[in-house]
Amino acid sequence: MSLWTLRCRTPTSPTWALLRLPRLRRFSSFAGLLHEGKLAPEPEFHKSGQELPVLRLVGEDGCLVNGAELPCSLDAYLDMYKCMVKVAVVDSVLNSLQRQGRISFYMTGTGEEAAQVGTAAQLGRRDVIWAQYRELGTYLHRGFSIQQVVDQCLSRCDEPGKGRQMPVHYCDASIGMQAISSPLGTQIPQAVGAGYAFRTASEPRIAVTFFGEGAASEGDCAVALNFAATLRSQTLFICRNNGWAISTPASEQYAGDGIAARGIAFGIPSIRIDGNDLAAVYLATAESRKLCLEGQPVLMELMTYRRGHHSTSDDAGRYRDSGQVKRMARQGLEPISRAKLLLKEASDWDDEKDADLREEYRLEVMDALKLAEAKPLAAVRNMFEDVWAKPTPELQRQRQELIEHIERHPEHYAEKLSKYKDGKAGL
Ligand SMILES: Cc1ncc(C[n+]2csc(CCOP(=O)(O)OP(=O)(O)O)c2C)c(N)n1
Ligand SMILES: [Mg+2]
Repeated sequence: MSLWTLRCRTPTSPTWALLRLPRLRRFSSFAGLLHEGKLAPEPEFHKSGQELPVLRLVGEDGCLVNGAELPCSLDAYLDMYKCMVKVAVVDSVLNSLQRQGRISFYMTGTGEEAAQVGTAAQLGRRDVIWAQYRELGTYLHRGFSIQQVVDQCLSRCDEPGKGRQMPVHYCDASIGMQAISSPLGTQIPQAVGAGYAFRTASEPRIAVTFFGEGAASEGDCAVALNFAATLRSQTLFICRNNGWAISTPASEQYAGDGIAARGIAFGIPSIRIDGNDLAAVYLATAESRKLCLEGQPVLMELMTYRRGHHSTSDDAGRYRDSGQVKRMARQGLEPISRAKLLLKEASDWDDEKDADLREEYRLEVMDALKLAEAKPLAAVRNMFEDVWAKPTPELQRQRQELIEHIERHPEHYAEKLSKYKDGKAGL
């Protein structure tokens, strides 16, 4: 029965006003809208909403912008700076090791160090992080050691992933770092599930997920945002918008206003930040985490730039103008030099101390490398273990097949196997 029929039948009844009310508001009350619904007499199409500001506290000259304050002490800022330098040094040494054929693969985070470290510095020890793969600084800041980095990249026996993943796919549950997983976007809904569990159990901690603007095109990302928004997961979404997804520029990745706009569309408080400004990243993470702990998701979009190749399997020179890379590397725009400018201006930090620090880290990587190279590779049996509580018959069959194959061809395997932990017995 329509409301109009009701009105015709009962025009004078005392219930009329009540019955009429919905009809009068028919065009301004729509189930499923946040607002009443402004009425328009003509078709209107909207493509973008209001322009989102980009949070920046320190300018390219290394000085605080008008009205901004440093959100931490200079000592804390220096500590974060040192961690950023550590990332850069580890990246530089391991990248060249790959070029020498001593590791199979590597990915640098050059240009994105503030996005990795400024965020990690504001997360709680019990917060759990699902990273993508370009977040070495987050690991290092949480206590992952250079030795662990090198052991993992060389698949050595005592790295927590037991040599089963490609280099840079780190994990360490003891510091709240979930294993990196190559298929893009899978980490995002996982963090939403955990954030939901934290809220329903009233736990004062959050789940954090990092992802690139390219991974944000995966269906998993949209699904995760909606789940988080509707279930109020205590999840912090951190998108590193570095302009590129291998050879796809952000301009071809999406047609909307970046990733923050999507958070808003899903009803998630969202903020855009200069991801090369350590102080801004640090402040935004602190505020975002506070909001999250109130029982809701938050999205941060860090505007940064991938200065290196996508990985050692990539040659960015084939699809990217070197002029662009040079412009994005200029002093004060990229994160390490900007933080250094501030430190030199505001403290007694100088080039000599800087060079000493870099050398200290370089030696640490070289020592770790020596140690790692002396360790055996992870045992071969690890390939078959840990996925199931009990190995499936198929896995058992495959393992047996491998054993028999190796026994049939000792000339090819005897020497190789001696490099793996427990040698042949490690099968
Ligand atoms: C589901 C899936 N599709 C494609 C790939 C191949 N792939 C690996 S990294 C990458 C680019 C991701 O770019 P982005 O998320 O922006 O991260 P960035 O590399 O810029 O840090 C692609 C397409 C993959 N690993 N998984
Ligand atoms: Mg990207």
